[in-house]
Parts: sequence; structure tokens; C-alpha cells
Amino acid sequence: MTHILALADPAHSSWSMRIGLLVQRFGLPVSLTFADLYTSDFPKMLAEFAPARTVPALKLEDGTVVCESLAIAEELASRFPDAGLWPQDTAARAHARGLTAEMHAGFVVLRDKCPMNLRTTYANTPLQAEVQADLDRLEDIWGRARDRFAADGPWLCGPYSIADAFYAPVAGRIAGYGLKVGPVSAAYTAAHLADPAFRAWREMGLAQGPHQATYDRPYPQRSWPEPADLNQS
Ligand SMILES: N[C@@H](CCC(=O)N[C@@H](CS)C(=O)NCC(=O)O)C(=O)O
Repeated sequence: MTHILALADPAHSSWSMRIGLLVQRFGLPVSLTFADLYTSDFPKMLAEFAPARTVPALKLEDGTVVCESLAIAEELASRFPDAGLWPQDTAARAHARGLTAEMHAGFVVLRDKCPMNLRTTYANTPLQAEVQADLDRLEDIWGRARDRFAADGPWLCGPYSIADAFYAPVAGRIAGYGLKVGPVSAAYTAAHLADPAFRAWREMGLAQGPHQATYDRPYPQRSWPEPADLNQS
């Protein structure tokens, strides 16, 4: 038996994306299993992951199930200590933990108003004012992290870490809903859009799973931006 991670629609399930992307980006020996949201397959899959009620859910090879993205990320970091899921530097690691926990618990308005949709890209959405406070907070915390820990690369706390995987779906929302962001957020979003693992995840989202009409919005559409488009916004 091996570790198994239960996930849902890669285009829409942002919590699935965080942990699935982490596993794929770091090449962790965890197999992925998917079920589509809003289908009978979803509870059927989770029945094998009791007591989980949501995805992601991780079943370890001894049968133990871990629910909740933050706990799963921590457990993977413990199981694979040499993989570098958290920054090695102690201050950067502490900071990355705080950023990750804030994502897990926060940004409720952004998450509610802009549900992740890696398949459809909108322009001129009327969402900017509603989500501005969350965007301002992101610009602040991403900027502080990068100023202190990330002078040499595009990520938050040095090398790509759990914190970056947790914010990857936010980059997807900024790109997908055409949200106007400050220079730090634009550059950080562009880094995600250029990241091969992010791109592979989005390709999987385009290819896998049914159309989920609940994510449709009545806004004009445009094409998915290239990383360079973000830097110009
Ligand atoms: N707090 C949970 C949230 C997980 C979550 O809400 N997952 C969604 C998919 S993105 C889900 O499983 N929804 C199905 C449901 O609520 O029935 C975590 O961090 O893992």
C-alpha cells in the first residue's frame, strides 16, 4: 500500500490544487485519486477516506486518514523531511507557516466571490471593490515576505514551499477574474503562471472533469493571460 490523496475537479477545487500541486511539484510518492464534485462518485470516494468529508484527504499507508489541507501539508513535510516542503532557514520557515495558516483560515471574501475556475477567464468583472481589502492584504503580506526572505527568486520565503502552493489558487483567481493588483502581487502571480507545475495542473483542469455550471459567471470573457501580461497590469 502507498499513501493516497483524494482530490476533486482540478479546475475548480482550490484545496485539491494546493495539495495536489505540492505533491506533484516535489515529486512525492503519493498517488492521486479524483472524483468530480456534485456527483455520487464524490461521497463514494470519500467513504474510503472516512472520516473525511472534504477533499483533499490523505490516507497514509498504515490506513490513517488526515483531513484539512494545512494538516496534510504538515504531515507530508514530516513524512518527507528531505523534500524541502518548508524553507530550511528557521525564520523563513516560521514566516512561511504563518502565511500558510492565514491562507487556510482567511481571504474568505476573495474565495467566496471568485471561486476558482481555471477553465474560464473573465474581463471587467464587477468584483474588484468587493475583494479589494483581501487584495490589499495580499499585496502587504506577499511584499513583506519577499522583501525579507526572497531577494533571489520569485517565491515568498526563498525556495518554493508549502506557502507558495497554498497561494497558487489565489494567483489563479487574480488571473482568471482579471483582478487589478499591485506590483508585488502582479509579479508573484506571474511567477505562478510561469511555473511548469502550475501550468501542468491547469492543463489537467482543462482536460479533466465535467463542465460545472455552478462556476459560470455572466462576465465578458478573454483568454488566459501570459505571465508577462500580469507584470504590465
Ligand atoms: N478546510 C478544508 C476545506 C476543504 C474543502 O472545502 N474542499 C471542498 C473542495 S475545494 C470540498 O471538499 N467540498 C465538498 C463538500 O463540501 O461537500 C481544507 O483545508 O482542506
